[in-house]
Amino acid sequence: MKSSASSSRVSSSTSDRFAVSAPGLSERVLAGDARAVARAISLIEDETAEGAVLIRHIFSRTGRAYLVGVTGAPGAGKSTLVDRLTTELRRANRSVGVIAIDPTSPFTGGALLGDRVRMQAHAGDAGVFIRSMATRGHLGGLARATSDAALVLDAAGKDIILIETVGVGQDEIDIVRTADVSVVTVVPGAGDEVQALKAGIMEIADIFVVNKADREGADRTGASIEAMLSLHAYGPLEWRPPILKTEATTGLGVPELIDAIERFRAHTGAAHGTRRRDRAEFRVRELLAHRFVRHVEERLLGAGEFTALLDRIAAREVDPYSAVEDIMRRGVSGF
Ligand SMILES: Nc1nc2c(ncn2[C@@H]2O[C@H](COP(=O)(O)OP(=O)(O)OP(=O)(O)O)[C@@H](O)[C@H]2O)c(=O)[nH]1
Ligand SMILES: [Mg+2]
Repeated sequence: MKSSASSSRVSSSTSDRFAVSAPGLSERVLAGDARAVARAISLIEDETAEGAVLIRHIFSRTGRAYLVGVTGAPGAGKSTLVDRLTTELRRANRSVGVIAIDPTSPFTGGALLGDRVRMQAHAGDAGVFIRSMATRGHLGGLARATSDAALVLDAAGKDIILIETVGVGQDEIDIVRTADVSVVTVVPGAGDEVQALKAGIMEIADIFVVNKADREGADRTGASIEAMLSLHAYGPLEWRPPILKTEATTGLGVPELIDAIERFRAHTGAAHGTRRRDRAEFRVRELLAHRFVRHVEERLLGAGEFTALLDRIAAREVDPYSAVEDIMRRGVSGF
């Protein structure tokens, strides 16, 4: 797919508007202007052409920030922990960006409310930028939107970017996987949960945190994670995920968590390039697939053809393989 094909989709009015606003916007993002950052993330979240162009403008100026993914079950205390980490990092004079992936609650308005509550603690601190992103409305593009939002914060000069996700879906796993370090949060008494986590999240954990350590059973939960880790033979130079205990509500154990993150960062120094390359691969593959499908839907197929095709597959008139093969033949030369 030629880039001209995708840019020609942008209506002239959009590109005109962009010609005026976006170069200014990227400059303002690079200057660390909070309102420009907020605007830029909205453009990305809405999957606008301006958002994509903005990323093009700022990309060469990114790569300096360190991305920390914090995941775990609903209610594990991730937001409280992220808030404490923010406070602690600010104390050490590090600027912080927070991206919280909130499942949108139909009752509270989800992301927005979460933002407001979170903002209060750091209100007026220019060294902190907090943004929630709703999971609603992103058809598998949440990881993409999150990575791009992180790029904006990176370009805006934030040293550390904390990304909170509820560790339930593939999207969230993808997000954590693209962070520089993944912190997995569990709570005491979560024996079954530890078992369940094993399947996906456990494998991507670089650091384990048993939060709510003030509760009964924290040691037992730590021991069950330890038992699970002991099934794996770690090489002498291989990172073995440490298991830390925290009490996010009081901040107990949070400095130790920051130490562990720093140790991981130092440990992966050489491997950091590999990790970023993996992230680049994930992003390029994901973006290519997304763009290609959009290209097929918007340009290759006639109006209503995609839906009609789905109906035919459902009615067993055609099989999915033949349908895709047919589209590929029409859309990719040499296929
Ligand atoms: N006792 C105790 N409660 C805690 C601790 N950390 C967080 N909590 C409480 O647990 C509840 C959930 O905390 P959140 O920080 O919102 O948890 P979360 O993981 O972000 O929740 P979701 O984003 O909804 O998945 C709140 O009432 C917190 O005050 C802790 O260390 N000890
Ligand atoms: Mg939360």
